[in-house]
Amino acid sequence: MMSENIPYDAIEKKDSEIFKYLNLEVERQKEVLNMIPSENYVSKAVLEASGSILTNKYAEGYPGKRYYQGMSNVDEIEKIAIERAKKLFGAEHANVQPYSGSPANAAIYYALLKPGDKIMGMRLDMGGHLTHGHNVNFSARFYKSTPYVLDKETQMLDMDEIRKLAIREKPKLIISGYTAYPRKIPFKEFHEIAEEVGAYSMADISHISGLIVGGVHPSPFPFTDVVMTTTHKTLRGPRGAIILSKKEDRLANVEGLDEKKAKRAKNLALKIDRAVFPGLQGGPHMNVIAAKAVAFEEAMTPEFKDYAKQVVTNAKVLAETLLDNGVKLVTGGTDNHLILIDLTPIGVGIGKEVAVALENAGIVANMNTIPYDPSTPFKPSGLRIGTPLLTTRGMKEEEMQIIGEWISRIILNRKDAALQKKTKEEVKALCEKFPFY
Ligand code: DSN
Repeated sequence: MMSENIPYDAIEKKDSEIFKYLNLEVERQKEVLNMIPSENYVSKAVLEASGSILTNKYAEGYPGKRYYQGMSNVDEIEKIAIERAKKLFGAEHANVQPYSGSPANAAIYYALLKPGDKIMGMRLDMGGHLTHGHNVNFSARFYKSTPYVLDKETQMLDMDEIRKLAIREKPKLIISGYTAYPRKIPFKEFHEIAEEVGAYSMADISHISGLIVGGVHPSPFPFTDVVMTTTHKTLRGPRGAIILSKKEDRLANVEGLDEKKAKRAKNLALKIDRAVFPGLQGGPHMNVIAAKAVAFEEAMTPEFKDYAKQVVTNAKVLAETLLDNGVKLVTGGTDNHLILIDLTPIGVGIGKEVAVALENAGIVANMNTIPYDPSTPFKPSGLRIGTPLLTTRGMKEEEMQIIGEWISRIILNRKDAALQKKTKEEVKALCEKFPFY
């Protein structure tokens, strides 16, 4: 039955179909080792705020400048969320309204670029993101995408090559931040290249924002022009995103403008706000904004710093265990919360097959391309795993070693159904020792 700590009494009475699957999902989440690096378990406080009565409220506009009445409480909530976001990251400006990462990135481009302007992000199959200029995404339809790649040998960022590309292509926007890159990102170097070629610098820190505020990854603040993060990954907040930026647009062209217009043209914070609303979104999800505020407060605690540190320690121990068992890793290891397993020594294009074998064993991960994958994105040769959720459950180095052994033996014997069944029982027993909620 549904966990007594997550009562869904009203749903149970009103909608047995949805209740059934919510119930099953609670059980699933409890019984598996969830290792998708972009997920997390939020606190009960975040869950409450996210499912709160604010769901009922429309609030188009910004605090003090709304298009509706009845704003006395939501204005205060949004102001608190903004102030906490600025404090947490050390940012000059924060917009807490974006619905999620992709619309937030769309808003940034809308604020900074004209259709047809050139953007430069990492290619999706190298570990980038769809919205960083992938050819089937709006970001490559409305803007001209000139992506960079990883070094073929090291599988890491080659800042000299990235600089050369930027000098040659002269993009208007240079994007750093990735979805499957297990190493540290030199945000300062990215910003310096952007300055050199007259581009804006943008960092999409969705995957690592929790590590940044936890002090275990270099920060893109205060120098990066615009920073976006989703709030539901290592930051451990609700599903959503925020945009953080400098107040001033250092590339604004104010030639020929009078003082008032020039001031406006230089106002980067205003450009971001206008792009989010009314540029791209309508009413903000005030329930989610309240949940973001709660998560930001949680992320300012010493406990969260310990959490972030443990996420990275766990990933390192896990990586070592996999390597000790003969499993190959992209870049040979990790500096952050994720590990990208290179399955090519076992078989090309077997990412999906291995992900299914692991799920049969109670370990949930996702298939992923590896840099210069000899197969296709639909049949990739990699597997992406991470430690944010296991760490939230309280697992540490000892458990990582055990889990690393399990993952290795499933990968190396991916067709052994009996082994998967046996491992699933062991996984369940371990999970019972680390309950959540
Ligand atoms: N697809 C998300 C991830 O899992 O990394 C990013 O959008």
